Amino acid sequence: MVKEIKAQLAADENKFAIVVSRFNEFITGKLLAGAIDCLERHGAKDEQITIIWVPGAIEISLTARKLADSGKFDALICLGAVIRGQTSHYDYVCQQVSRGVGQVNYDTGVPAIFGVVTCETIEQAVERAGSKQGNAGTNAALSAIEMANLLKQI
Ligand code: INI
Repeated sequence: MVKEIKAQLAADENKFAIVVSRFNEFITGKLLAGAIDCLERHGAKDEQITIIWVPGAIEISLTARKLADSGKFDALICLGAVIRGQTSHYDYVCQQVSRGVGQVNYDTGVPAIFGVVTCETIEQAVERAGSKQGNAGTNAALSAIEMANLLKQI
């Protein structure tokens, strides 16, 4: 018989850390609210959730790495908003944060979910922070719950 593994979406037995950047806080605050709401609606209590604010998206990876190394968390939710400006800075920030968060997963075995919106315009970011395109923070939290439960079954 084929063995199939599907994780439950119950959040009542895991510890979550949310790393959220202050840069573009008018967007990241909405992502954070979406993530907390999602965790709570899936059964997480306040004491299971730790929120860590960092200056910008670039600082997310190092912080996530330290949290993963602490062994205190079953999943990390990384939230940020990178919005293109008039220079190439955006590209460097996107590159660093996407690579860095990915690396945390592979190096530590702790799922670090990429909930960073990378947008060409402010409108695109707003659409992903609780309007037309949903809430990237909510989606990230849902993935965190699934991955925390899934990895325990493998
Ligand atoms: N940080 C962001 O989170 N989003 C951005 O859009 C952004 N842009 O475009 O500059 C940004 N820059 C700051 C960066 O993440 C670091 O905090 C800063 O470079 C200090 O290391």
